[in-house]
Amino acid sequence: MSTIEITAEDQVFVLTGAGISAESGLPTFRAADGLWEGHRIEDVCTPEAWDRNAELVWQFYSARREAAEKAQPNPGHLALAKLESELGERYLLCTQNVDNLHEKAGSRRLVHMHGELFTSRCSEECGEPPQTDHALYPTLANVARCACGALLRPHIVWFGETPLEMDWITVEIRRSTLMLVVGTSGSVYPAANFVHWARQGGARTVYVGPEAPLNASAFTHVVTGKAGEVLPGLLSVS
Ligand code: BJW
Repeated sequence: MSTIEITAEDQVFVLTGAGISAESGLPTFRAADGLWEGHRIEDVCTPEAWDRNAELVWQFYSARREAAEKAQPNPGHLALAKLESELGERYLLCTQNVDNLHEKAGSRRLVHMHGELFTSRCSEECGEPPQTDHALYPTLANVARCACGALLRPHIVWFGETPLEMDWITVEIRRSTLMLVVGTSGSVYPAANFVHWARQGGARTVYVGPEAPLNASAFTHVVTGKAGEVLPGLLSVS
């Protein structure tokens, strides 16, 4: 495997997906047929699912909180945190993941475009800010309430909702000269389009994962392998 040179002129945008946390023991979405205890991911990750069965949705996110709380960052997360420490403001990490393993690894220039597992917010969008929440909610009776009295919901971007910080993300992609994408199937938009936006601006685009993503043809380099094995030796900053 050859290394990718990062020069003093490069502006680096990194996009990660569920694959980067796989070696930390957190399952990806489209593994195991995209099912969670027999439910399709689409049936627990939509506003309609919340309206239909908020208890089931909280059980899903409580199980995810429990698993993420125990998980530790792997060499892939650590390699990206090291890259940030070398590049500073010439680096931004955008993750589709809602776990906090990038933070545990030391990443700080980080945006969670699909929200965060350990944050909850008002289900009625009353204007109260999102709040840190590590609680597990096995039944609806346990679920904390917003100051306005409404149920709290996970601070997660579900299908049909608008991803977070899109203006910032768009600006950073436009000025990037190198996009590194790790462990995402390229099946969920708008994230699956980021590589096209970067290519339109002339950036080099590198994918790392054990199999080619759906949008593989837009990458200038596809490096086949697990993030934790490939990333520590992939990039060299000159
Ligand atoms: C490894 C590995 C190892 C394994 N190392 N790699 C029709 C056409 C086009 C678009 C649409 C459409 N119909 C609807 C849409 C839009 C919709 C969409 O994309 N739907 C698709 C199903 C088609 N998108 C939305 O609704 C989004 N909102 C939106 O578009 O708003 C409009 C708007 C856009 C822009 C500006 C303003 C407005 C919202 C999407 C929300 C996604 N939410 C979820 C769940 C919530 C978060 C959570 O609970 O965690 O986010 S879905 C789920 O998929 C989750 C993930 O973040 C996301 C992506 O999954 P990811 O990360 O790619 O995981 P996998 O499992 O698919 O892939 C894992 C990869 O890892 C694999 O490739 C493995 O090979 C690899 N891997 N081991 C490295 N060791």
